Amino acid sequence: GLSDDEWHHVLGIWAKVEPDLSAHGQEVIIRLFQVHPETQERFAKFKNLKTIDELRSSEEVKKHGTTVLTALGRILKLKNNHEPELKPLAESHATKHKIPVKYLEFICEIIVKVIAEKHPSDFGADSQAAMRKALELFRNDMASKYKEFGFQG
Ligand code: HE6
Repeated sequence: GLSDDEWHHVLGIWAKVEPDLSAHGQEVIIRLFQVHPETQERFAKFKNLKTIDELRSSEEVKKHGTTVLTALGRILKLKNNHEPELKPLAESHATKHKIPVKYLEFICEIIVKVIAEKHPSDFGADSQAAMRKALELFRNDMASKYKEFGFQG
């Protein structure tokens, strides 16, 4: 797990993200689709959005970005005790959506980049390192839950 100090960094920057969660979420989803187009293929509802303009003007993309970051925020706030919140997410992503752990790595990397771009003066080296560590914990625990649900990830 992370130390108290590391969680303090993680939740401190998250408090700066939250007032504009949907803009952050929208950017994360669009960036994910642009950098890793194979991830967009997983979404029946987004497969038809071909251009960056279509992605940017989609209310559904924005809504999904908010859904994803809301779920992630809940998990982060539980710190090292995220199991109850993580479990249903791991179950749906393992058994229903079948999202490889590699894709979780992609999105985590993009989340750090988007926060860094939007909050250059509030997301210093220590905060970035702490956030990376929290996202790694998230991914590792998702990966072990995936296995419990019979998905090798
Ligand atoms: Fe996904 N997702 N997701 N997901 N998701 C989610 C929270 C998905 C995610 C990574 C989701 C994904 C494909 C996520 C998804 C639906 C991710 C919630 C709360 C919901 C929902 O309730 O609808 C992370 C890190 C978090 C916190 C891919 C690809 C990645 C990388 C769907 C295809 C699909 C869906 O509904 O079809």
